[in-house]
Parts: sequence; structure tokens; C-alpha cells
Amino acid sequence: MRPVLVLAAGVSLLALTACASDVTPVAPASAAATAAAPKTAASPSAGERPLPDASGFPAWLDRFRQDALAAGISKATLDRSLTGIRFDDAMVRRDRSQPETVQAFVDYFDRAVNPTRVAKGQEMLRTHAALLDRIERQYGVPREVLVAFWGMETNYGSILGGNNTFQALATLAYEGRRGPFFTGELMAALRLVDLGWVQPDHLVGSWAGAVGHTQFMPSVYLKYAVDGDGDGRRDLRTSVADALTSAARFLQALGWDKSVPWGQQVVLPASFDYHRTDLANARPVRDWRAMGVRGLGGPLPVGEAPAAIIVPQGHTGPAFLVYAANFKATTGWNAAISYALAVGHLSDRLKGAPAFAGPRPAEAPLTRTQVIRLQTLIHDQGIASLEPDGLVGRGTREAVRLAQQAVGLIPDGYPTPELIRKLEAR
Ligand SMILES: [Ca+2]
Repeated sequence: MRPVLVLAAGVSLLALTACASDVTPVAPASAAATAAAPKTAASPSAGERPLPDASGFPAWLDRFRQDALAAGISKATLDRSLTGIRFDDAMVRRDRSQPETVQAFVDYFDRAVNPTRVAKGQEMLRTHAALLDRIERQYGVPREVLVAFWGMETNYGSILGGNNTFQALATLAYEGRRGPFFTGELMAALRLVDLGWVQPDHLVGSWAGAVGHTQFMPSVYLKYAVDGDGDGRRDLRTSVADALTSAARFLQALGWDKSVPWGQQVVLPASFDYHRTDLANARPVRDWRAMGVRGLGGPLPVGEAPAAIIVPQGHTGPAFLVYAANFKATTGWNAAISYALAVGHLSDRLKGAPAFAGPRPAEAPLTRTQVIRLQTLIHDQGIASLEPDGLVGRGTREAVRLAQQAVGLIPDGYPTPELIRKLEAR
């Protein structure tokens, strides 16, 4: 769950915070939690802007306290939650870090859905069978899907994060790059305490302010948290029942459709038109079947539900058919496409499905510097208007498709060194 909505390609550098895997967070992403981002290699911190002067933080915090009081937060809550917090530049460095290299989708996929995580998830399904039964009936979210989110976010509660949420949010609010967003999250965190849902010392989590077993940002917590164990509190850090029930409620609100699965890996026919990939081109699954798209184990169903074809690592990598409703729900939780595919695959593995078997293209994804070079070429050659930021989001993928078309490559939207070479030779 995180703020910035970047629709990342499989590979991409998305907007995620890290979590269950040992991964370098990139930036807060969308709504819900932190995600295991494709592992990044380099680049510790960036600093286009200098760090703000910490000496202004106490005065800023005083003004914020006044605003919070005016917004109806009690003085007692403010005292309990904000006393002793300081400007923490480590949070800012994490927020600004932009990796130079990213892990290829297939490597991320193997790592995110590894045998240990599958086995532990199956154990969680047994341990929490009665709870998951109840949640599944009430919210219509399959137990394996719910447990897959839990595994992806915090490795089933084993990596909850150790940052004081108030300090992290206040720091990022003061720093200002996305000040209003983090100020709103800080206010939401205070509201949680004010409502008596959670004790301040249980609001501990990621560097970007996500908390609990499913790494909810405070605003999502405030809107969707449920008291799953009936103790009168909604504590997503200490209560698995609260966390999983709340996650199901959130997914239901995001539109999870229990009548269809998340999707499946598919094989595309040789004649496939790659312009048809991506969620924007969703169509009834029967259409894909008619076009010759096949499942790994046999034909696709003859259904009417809208589905899309996703090729996270281009036409030489794996292809997936995803049902639009559930893919939207998952990317509403975390905008990264690679994350959504990993949640889906993990949920299948929890049911005993075989491990991902490729294809695994050998070529490494473009570095950030190469992406900037490609974006600049595309922009300068008038193919599409792009801000060269080194990030492969939806706009860049669409622009890459146009560029591929212009130089006679397969228009799969996946950036490669070959595309750079061909543009340079024009
Ligand atoms: Ca509770």
C-alpha cells in the first residue's frame, strides 16, 4: 500500500516499500501496504534536494499539534503519540532512494514465491483454518489469496517493521516532497489512537508509515480495519484475526470478485498481436481462447469475464491472463504488476499448484540510466512526450510500444538495449 500510483511493469521500479523479502524499498506505493519489490541492487540514497534543516522540526510539530487539536484529536492522544519524536533523516533517505538496477521480473517472481514462503503459508492455512473460513464466508475473498497477501507483506507477520509510525510520518510530512499526503496519514494515525482502536506503541512499522501484519497505511487502517477477534480494538499489529479480517474487507472494497480466479500463466500463439496486452485491453476470456491463447495445462475456459494479457518481461518472458476485477483489486492494494502476479501465483501454490517453470529470459532489465537514455531518445525523436525519470510506468510502457513499432520491433512495451540501439541508429 503506498502513495505513489505508478503502474509498474513487471520489472519495474515501482512504487513500493519493502517488506517480507530483503528488499530495498523504493518509495511508498498505493493504498495498502508494503510490497516485496523487485530486488534492487545499487544506489543507496539519492539526493537531488538537500535534506531539510532538522532545526525547524519542533516548530513544525507544534503547528501540526495545533492543527490536530483543531481537527478534534484530543490533547491526551497527542501527548501519548507525539512526545519525544524527532526528525529522522533515515526515513527521508529511504523515501528518496532510487535504485540504479532492478531485478528482472522472473527473478523477483522466484524470490517472492519461494518454497519456504509456500510451506509457511500452507502451515498458516491450517493454523488459522477456522478464522479463514469465517472471513471467506463473510467477505468472499478466498483464503489462499488472503494468506498470499499476508505472506507477501510481512512473511506472515514475521517482518512487521520497527519504525515509530508517528516519527516516520511526521518526518516525511515535514520533509515536504509529498507533504500533504504524509500529513494526512499522520492525522489518520492519531485518529486511530483517539478512537481507542490501538495503543500508540503498537503503531510501529515500515519507514513509510505502513503498519501491521498486512502493512496498512493509517488512512486505509482508519477506513477498513475491523475488530476480527472481538476484543473491542482494531489492532493490526498484535491480532492476526484483526489483520486478516481487515485485509479481506479492504479487498472486498477494492472489488475482489470471488466468481473468477486471479488469473493463470498462458502461452500466446506465434501470431499474437502484442498491442492487445495490458489491462486497458481487457476482453472476455472466450475471445482470448478464440485467438489461440492457451493455458499451460490446456484450453482457457469459455467465459465472459473480462481478462487481460500481461507480459511483465516482454514477449520473450512469461505471459499471464489476469481477470480484470481481481487484477484491479490487487493493483489497488499495491500498484506493482509484478506484485499482483506474485500474489496470484503464491495463492495457487498454497493450493498445491506446481512452481513457475519459466520462460526465464537471460537479458537483464535496463538500468535506470539506460531507461533515462531511452526515454530521452523517445522524447527527442518526437515519438511520445516523456519526462525522463528512469521509471518504467504505464506512460513509458506505452511510449516504448510506439517506439518499438517505429523501428520494427515487437510492440510489447518492454524496454530493451536493442530498442535503444535501433533508436540511436535512426
Ligand atoms: Ca481486536
